Amino acid sequence: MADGQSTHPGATRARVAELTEQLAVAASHEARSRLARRDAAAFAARLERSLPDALDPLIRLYGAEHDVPALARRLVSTLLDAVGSRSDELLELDHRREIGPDWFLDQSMVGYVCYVDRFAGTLAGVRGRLDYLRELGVTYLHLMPLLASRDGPDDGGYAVTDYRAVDPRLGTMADLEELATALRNSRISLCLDVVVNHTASEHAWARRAAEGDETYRAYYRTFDSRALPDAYEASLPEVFPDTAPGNFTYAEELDAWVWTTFHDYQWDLDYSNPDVFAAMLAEMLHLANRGVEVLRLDAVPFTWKRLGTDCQNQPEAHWLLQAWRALVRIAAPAVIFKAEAIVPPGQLVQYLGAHVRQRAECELAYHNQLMVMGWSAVAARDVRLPTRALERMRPPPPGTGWVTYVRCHDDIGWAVDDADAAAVGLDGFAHRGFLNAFYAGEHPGSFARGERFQDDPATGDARISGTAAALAGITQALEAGDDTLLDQAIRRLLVLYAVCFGWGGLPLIYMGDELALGNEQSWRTDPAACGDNRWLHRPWMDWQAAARRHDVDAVEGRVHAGFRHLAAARRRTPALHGAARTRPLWTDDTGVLAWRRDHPRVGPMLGLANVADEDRSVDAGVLADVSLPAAVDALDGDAPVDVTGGRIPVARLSARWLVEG
Ligand code: OTU
Repeated sequence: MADGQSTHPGATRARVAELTEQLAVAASHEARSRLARRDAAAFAARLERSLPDALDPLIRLYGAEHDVPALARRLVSTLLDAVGSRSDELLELDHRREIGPDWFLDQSMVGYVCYVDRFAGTLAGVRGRLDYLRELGVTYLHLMPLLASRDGPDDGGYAVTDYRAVDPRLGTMADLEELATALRNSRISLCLDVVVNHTASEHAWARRAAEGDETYRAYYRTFDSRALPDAYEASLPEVFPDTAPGNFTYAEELDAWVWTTFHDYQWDLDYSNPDVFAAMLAEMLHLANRGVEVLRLDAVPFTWKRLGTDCQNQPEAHWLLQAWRALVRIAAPAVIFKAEAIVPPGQLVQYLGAHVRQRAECELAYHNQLMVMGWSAVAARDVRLPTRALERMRPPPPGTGWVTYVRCHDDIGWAVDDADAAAVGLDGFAHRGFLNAFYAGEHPGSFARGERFQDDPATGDARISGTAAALAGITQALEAGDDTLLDQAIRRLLVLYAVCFGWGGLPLIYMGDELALGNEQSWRTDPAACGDNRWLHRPWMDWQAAARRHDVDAVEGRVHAGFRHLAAARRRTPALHGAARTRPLWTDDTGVLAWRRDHPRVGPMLGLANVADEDRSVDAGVLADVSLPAAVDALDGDAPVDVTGGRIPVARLSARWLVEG
């Protein structure tokens, strides 16, 4: 394995420059013979601009053992093929995005996340629901895994058998392209998963490996004996200790142990083999050319393994992303990357390229810490831990941003840093235990109806499953038939989403949250799902409930109105453009989360969110600190702020977005 540290940086720079020059001349000839004049010129310009950003990490990754110039020639030819078959509409989109590269940071952006079958049956069905999405203000649609996946358990589609085919139950590749076009015409950007860490054991690469093809056997990490697996296991955690213990599986067809971080049918790819890097690049470009604008790169922390470590967040995992980023930019510059890296807060911003020296990596990353801290705040009715944890996080580098979210298809793992907890007088382990008990509904006074996921009594670790409505108390209030509790619970769900929409970054609505859908139970008898209670929070869309979304007396109507209000207020609030920097603030009320946003052009914003069940207020001195002498509330129709007795009131379980009047 190449050890990047031993490569002399000056030598690398010289090699990068020399190689770029060689390749650029050849590629620009080739481009001119294959592409329209302007497209060829653009390709050549991008190649010159971005190829060095790919070669640098590729030399570090592969330079010690492989022929990097030969690899680079192959990669450039893949890029030429891709740009040569890119449609005129997508070439136009490339142009538009190069003019406005920060499009995904705009305050008008609102994301929606759903399963195709659960939302609308098929891809054609989704096309029939665009009005529903437009009404919510959606500009970004993440369709959960929809590519061909294995029969039987498939980890919700994350066990892909063919990256170039759609799951036949949902439609065809042609349907996907048609949907992408329809979305683009509605100014909605399509986001799809690229599962880069592993394939299904039924993928053609894996089948050929099983048939004895050495080229494909080298795509995976296989071991003839337990010696190395045992050595790795000594420092490896388990992602699914209940349902998929261990990180290696004996595969009879290989007569070997194969690395399986997740389930036994998900074989980890071996990225120390440059063929695998090149193959996955081709799959990414294929999807890009179908009209996908955002690639959600699944499980990226796991792509590189190093003995004696937890095999996550290795420097090489970042170099892989940097190289893919630079190459995809050459052939499909409209496409951006979203990192799915659910990692400790100190490791996250690196996936946006924040290293000792900044590197283009992913444009977006899930703000897992904000999500966890939101749920911590409403359970504890206390914002000290969130304030502490969030103020310690480094900001995203310019041109990148967070996706913010309240719920997703996965469980909630309590990423509470022990040092952050200690700093506010909490014990990290005990607080994580409190959150598990609270959201599993075991804690006295809990309003939540979640369940423990991967409960591990040996370590005391667990995570939580359940829909946002179930976790926020709406299910409990409906069961109890208690209007006061219901009012509180609806406010609680909306205050979490007001933080998500108002923090900065691209907010995601997880399908069903806008209608307060409760936990799903049908999975318990489904052989492909049972044992995995994450299906609890992957409900089927309830279109009858959706039909009540304008009924101001119905729960659905109250919640849906809240979401429409947040999206509309966000669109009107330039201070929420993602280029502004977010910093949490300490206030004199432990129930009110406060954050300031400083935008270089449009001025500041002060966010306030009261997570307590009663009205609270904060010292109005904060307005002067943030330079908002004449603040108005963007969440309250731009009404001037009602300072009374030197305090800014914040009603129970509600939020305010204060901006310049
Ligand atoms: C992802 O999650 C997906 O979101 C899951 O639905 C999949 O099961 C999994 O990958 C395998 O494809 O560990 O508990 O840091 O946290 O990749 C979920 C990233 C997971 C991991 C994440 C993974």
